[in-house]
Order: sequence, then C-alpha cells, then structure tokens
Amino acid sequence: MKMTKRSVVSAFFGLALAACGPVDESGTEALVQQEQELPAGCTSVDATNMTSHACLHAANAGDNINVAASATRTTSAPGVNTAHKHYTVTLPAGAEGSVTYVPTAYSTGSTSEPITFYLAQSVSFTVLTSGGATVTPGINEVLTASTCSLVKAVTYDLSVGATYILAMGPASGNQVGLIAEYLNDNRVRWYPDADSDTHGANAGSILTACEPPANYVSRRWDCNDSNASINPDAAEICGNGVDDNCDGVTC
Ligand SMILES: [Ca+2]
Ligand SMILES: [Ca+2]
Ligand SMILES: [Ca+2]
Repeated sequence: MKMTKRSVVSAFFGLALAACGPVDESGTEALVQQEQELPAGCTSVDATNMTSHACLHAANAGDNINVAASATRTTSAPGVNTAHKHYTVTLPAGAEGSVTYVPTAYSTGSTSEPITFYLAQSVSFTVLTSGGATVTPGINEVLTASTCSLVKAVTYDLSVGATYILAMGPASGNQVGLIAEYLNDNRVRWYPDADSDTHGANAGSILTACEPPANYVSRRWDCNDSNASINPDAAEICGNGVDDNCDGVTC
C-alpha cells in the first residue's frame, strides 16, 4: 500500500503511543505541520480559538494599519501582507477597491497555505490570481457567534509566493476592516471522547484550526474511553481492581 503523508504521520503517532504509553505528542509536531492544506471535512474555522484570536487584532488599535485600495484589480495595488495586523482598507467612494496579498510559507518547504480573510463588513469579497482568475474559497462563512466586529470569514488554499488580488466592496463608509490569518498559526489539538466524560483518549487526536468534529474535546488522558466512570476526574475506588482515575495504579 502506498503510504500517504497523512498515513505516515498516523503510523508514526500510533507507534509512539504503543511503544511508550501516553506521551506528549509534541515530538511529532514537525511532521504534522507538513500538512498545509485545508483539512478535509472542515466547514468552519474554530470560533473559540482562531476567530477569537483575530478578534484581538480587530480590537487592538496598535495592530491597525491604514491602506488606500486601488480602484482597479491590479497586482500593483498596495499589499496587506503583514501577519497579525488589522488593515483598515479605504475604498474608492461607492465602489470596489483592491489590495494584494502574497502568502508566505508557514513551515519550510510548504507550497500552499490555508488562509482565512476576516472582514468587518459583509461586503462582496473576491480573491483573484495575478492573471485575473477568480479563486474559489474552501469555506465562506458568516460569523454568527463572533463577539467582535468581524462578521465574515473566507478561507482559501493559496500558493506560497504568488501575488493575489483581493477585491472588495463597495462598503458602507467606504472602509472595510480586513485581517488575514494563517490556519497553521491557530491550530489546536483535539482528542476523541467516545464515552462523553469530557476527557479524550490520547490516540486519534487531530490538530486543526477548524471547528472540531462532534465528540472531540480539548483535554485528554482518558485511559478508558468506553467507560464514562473512568477518567482523570473520577474518584479511585479501592478494591475494585480498576484504575478509575487513570493515574496508572489501583488501590
Ligand atoms: Ca472520554
Ligand atoms: Ca472514560
Ligand atoms: Ca488509579
């Protein structure tokens, strides 16, 4: 069987757990980070972690950069490339405006990056290649649960080093707040919780900036994920021969 990059990572991860018992997987981080594409099945960026991070930039005046958009869709439009910044983009009055964006590699050798553009107004937003072709977003979502000024998040897999044209507007007040965030800067590890005791199993975790699948939780160390009475918060019951609290010993 041909081993894909993902299966190699999974095999490595499983082997480490089998050989050593519960371990911190940080040693596999470098391997996992080679996975740059938008995760399969991702339909929403993670509101709790990724969008809240973007909200911090939106609310921090020190993160703001003002930029005047071009009136035409051109690769000579001003860039909005600095990470972790909120750009206040001023558009031509009553019309669309354009800026440019060039993705950089999050990890050495990556050729594409999943990137979310957050917008503070629900305006028309189009990403185009330098040749003028429209790029289809992987996810286009309205942020109903957002607690900040950001109302829209549009996610693309973009080629590292390529110049993209971001066309937006027209907008009320002729200004749009814009933040670009790399998904790979905002990933969180989630663990499967089959018995719903709110503790996940160590094996089978996923690292993503997307909303986790159902029945995944952010904490682990459930030593029996098919019995909700057994987890790190449970009281140890002496004499039952069971490690109730997952500390590796019975009493
Ligand atoms: Ca569990
Ligand atoms: Ca359990
Ligand atoms: Ca115990």
